[in-house]
Amino acid sequence: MCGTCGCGEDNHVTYTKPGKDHHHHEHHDHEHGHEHEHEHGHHHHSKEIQLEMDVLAKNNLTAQRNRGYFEALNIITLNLVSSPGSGKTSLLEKTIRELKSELDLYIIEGDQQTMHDADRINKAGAPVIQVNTGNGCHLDADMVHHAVKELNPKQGSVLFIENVGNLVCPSLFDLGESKRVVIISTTEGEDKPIKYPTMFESSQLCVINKTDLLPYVDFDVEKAKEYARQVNPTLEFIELSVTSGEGLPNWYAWLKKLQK
Ligand SMILES: Nc1nc2c(ncn2[C@@H]2O[C@H](COP(=O)(O)OP(=O)(O)OP(=O)(O)O)[C@@H](O)[C@H]2O)c(=O)[nH]1
Ligand SMILES: [Mg+2]
Repeated sequence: MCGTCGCGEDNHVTYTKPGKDHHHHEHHDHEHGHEHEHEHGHHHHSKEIQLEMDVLAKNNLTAQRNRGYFEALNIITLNLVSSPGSGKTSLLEKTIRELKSELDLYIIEGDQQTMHDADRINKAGAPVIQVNTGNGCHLDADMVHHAVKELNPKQGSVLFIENVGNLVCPSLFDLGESKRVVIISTTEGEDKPIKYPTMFESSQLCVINKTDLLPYVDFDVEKAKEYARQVNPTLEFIELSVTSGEGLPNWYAWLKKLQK
């Protein structure tokens, strides 16, 4: 068991580019190599906490290596986190179509299974690598390290990392990103920031997506922001709808500002 979140052991992570039938397989047991500690039902609470600290400390070291690499190449890296279906891939598809002539965009897609999101990104026209985490419920810094080696993003580019849809575990794992962007959509309920505070606490920008649905759903935007500010007073907000295009210019402006 993963010491932080209870995700699977003996995990098998794959890295695949669209159109490749050959899967580059990678045994990903470096942070799950501690499962024997839990054998025979010896669950000592303090031991679990120690393991959790080891896993996160190791991740933080790799994240800092990633960060140094990105900084040296002047690559802006954004870690997109949210619950499943908030519109991460939709926002990326739209962003690629509208900004690819101005910015060099690269994408790492994280999902437990399937090439669906990478195929969508590939069609939109950006280099992408799909990381399938198997049982894993989050990306970690080592997966990003491997994916970046394959993707080889150019100096001065923008790298988006779409994390596995999950409001809990990804919040604990620094990937070496420049900024973390949490996306919440108007169908999810405005109390998500106080139910899952770590995700909102550790992010710098909160995108509120699917504003086109506001007439049909019981979602109070101001209340959502108020809850989010309770856990993170400096969080920025951008309200938008990928479907209608409303608010997208604010998102593009925010992105371009990061490049300066
Ligand atoms: N009405 C409306 N629907 C949207 C909007 N943005 C995305 N969707 C829809 O929401 C659904 C999920 O969108 P995705 O982009 O796949 O969401 P995701 O966050 O990438 O999902 P996972 O990768 O599974 O976590 C799709 O049916 C989209 O068409 C929006 O602004 N308004
Ligand atoms: Mg997606």
